[in-house]
Parts: sequence; structure tokens; C-alpha cells
Amino acid sequence: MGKLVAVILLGAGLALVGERFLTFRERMNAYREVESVEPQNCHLIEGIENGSEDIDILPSGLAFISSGLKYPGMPDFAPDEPGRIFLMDLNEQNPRVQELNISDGFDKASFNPHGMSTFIDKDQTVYLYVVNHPHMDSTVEIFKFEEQQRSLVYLKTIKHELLKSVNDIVVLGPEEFYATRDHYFTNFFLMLLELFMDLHWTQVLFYSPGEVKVVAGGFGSANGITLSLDKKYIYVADVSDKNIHVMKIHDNWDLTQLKVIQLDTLVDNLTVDPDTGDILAGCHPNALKLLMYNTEDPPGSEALRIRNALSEKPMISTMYANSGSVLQGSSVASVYRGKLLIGTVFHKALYCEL
Ligand SMILES: [Ca+2]
Ligand SMILES: [Ca+2]
Repeated sequence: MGKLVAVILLGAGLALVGERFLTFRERMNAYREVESVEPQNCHLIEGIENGSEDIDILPSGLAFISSGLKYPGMPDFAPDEPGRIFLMDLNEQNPRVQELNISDGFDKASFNPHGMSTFIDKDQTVYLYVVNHPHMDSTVEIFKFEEQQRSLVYLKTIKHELLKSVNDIVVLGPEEFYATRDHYFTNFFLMLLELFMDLHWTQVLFYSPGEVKVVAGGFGSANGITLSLDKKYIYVADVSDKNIHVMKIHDNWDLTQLKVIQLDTLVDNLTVDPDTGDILAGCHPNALKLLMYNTEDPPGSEALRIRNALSEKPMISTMYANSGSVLQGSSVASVYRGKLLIGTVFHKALYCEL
């Protein structure tokens, strides 16, 4: 009898693992290949070789690009080089990137920049908030941008027990922001288990000096986050569920979900087209190729535009798609006056004229 129970339990256990394995492959879009969609005038940006995970463009056309992310399980072509922030002026005829100098007082050797968000104060001072993972920890760094000197002046590091496994942020006011947490666990093995078991324990947090709280939960892996043009809604990408959550902001900063836009691609960072309010999404068409990196069959890239996100039927179109022959592991797409920038987790960056 005891043996029979053991055999039944073992069988049930194996069936569960098998089922989880198959649904995991499906969730990662393991079977999907991308068909090329390439605008005419695109070229790789010279000087960016080790990622451009997030891109934030100021209303003046200056683009910040975070580069050199080291993230557990992701490829990294320059493991010994610290991360950097690049600047690109999209008003120029042939824009080039320039590395921003970072002021003293900041540990540049362990700089591991991830998601970013800019904030312009009432006096027009520009601040850049950067999610950082020094020694695989999570912090938010606040810099003041000095346009003339092309430099970042380090102001402050924010750490909090709820700000763990932070992926992206969107700044709402001085030292006030929403942040996404892409995993519940911080241990690499438990992170993989969490993804594999599809636990849905990740969250969106609100941070201010006076109050830090969870404002939304239940995401498979909350990733990119951005604000609508009218500042009434928050868009949150759930990368493992392949969708975008549209959430209403309340006066006390709590969020309620209005709708979910389901896609067939793993959505990473989100930006908003400043002219139309459309959501632009940097996506991973097949995330298994990203996790099991193989130069012979690399992960592709995909950038989507979502029009009328609040309507009954949002319109989804592909701005760019590539099998990985040109651009691998796209994580963000951002536009400024007919120019499109596409960044990647660990690879290069693309500039297109639309
Ligand atoms: Ca961002
Ligand atoms: Ca991200």
C-alpha cells in the first residue's frame, strides 16, 4: 500500500513538473519566430555595444540611454565593465552618442543601470532617476543633469525594504515615483523557480519620503512602467503574461486596474509617443532564446505601437521586428519627431528615421 501511494505521488509530481514545463515554454513563446518589419532608414548606433536597456527622451529631444546591465540569466558581453549612461541629441542631423560624465561621490565601479525616468522640476532643472543594481542589490539613484557640461551630478541613493528586484520606475514629483518589482525573490534559484511556477507575486510600489506602499499586485513579472500624457493613467508591462495593464491613478496614489491589453510577445519597457499618446513597447518575441542564448539562433527584437489604449479596441501595429540578425533582445522603443530609438537588454541600439 505504502509503495502504491509513493508511486502515485511520484507520478503526480512528475505530471505537475511536466505540465509546468510545457506551460513555461508556451509563456516564453518558445515556438515563435519573427517576421521582419524594418523601416527604410535604420542603422545601429555607433558606440553602443553592451546594451541600452532603457531610453528616456526629454521634451527637448535629448535622449538618455542606460547601458551595461548585468542581470541574472541574461547574456553580458562585457562582464568587467561598469554600466554607463549615454546621451544623444535627436535634434542633430546625424545624432551620435556621448557618454555622460558622473560626478564624484558615486560608486561608478559597481554602477549597474536598469530602468530610468526623467523629471523636470518647476525651475526647469532636469533630474534623471536610475534603477541601479550594485552587487545585485536594488537602489534608485537620483542625478541632476547638467546640459552644458554633459554630466550627471550625483545627489542621492534611495533604498527601501520594499524596493527589491526593481526593474523600472516612473517619477511623478520630487522623490515620488512608482516602481515595478520583477521578481518576489532575490535569490537566483528562487527567482527561476518563481518564473517556472508562475507565482504572480510581483508588484507595483509607490515611493515618497513620507510613505512607501504596494499599490498593485498579482503580476507574473511587472516590468516597464510609464505615465499617460494626461498623467491620469499608468501603463504597466507584465513581461511573463505578455500584456499591458492600464491603471487609473487615485488622489492617494493607489491604482485600480481599468483593463489589460493582451499581446503575443513578452513586453519589456514602455514609453509614450509625446505627439499622440500612443504606448510604445519594446518586446521579446521569443524569451526562451533570450534565456538560452545561442549566437547561431539569437533572440529577436520587436517594437509595437498601441493606439487608443483606453478605447474598446486598441490598435496594435509593429514598428520594427527582426529575427536577431541585426538587433537582439529589444527592451525599449522611444520616439521624438519622426525618429525612433530601439534599445536592447545586452546588445546594440538602433536609430531609425520614420
Ligand atoms: Ca523607464
Ligand atoms: Ca525592463
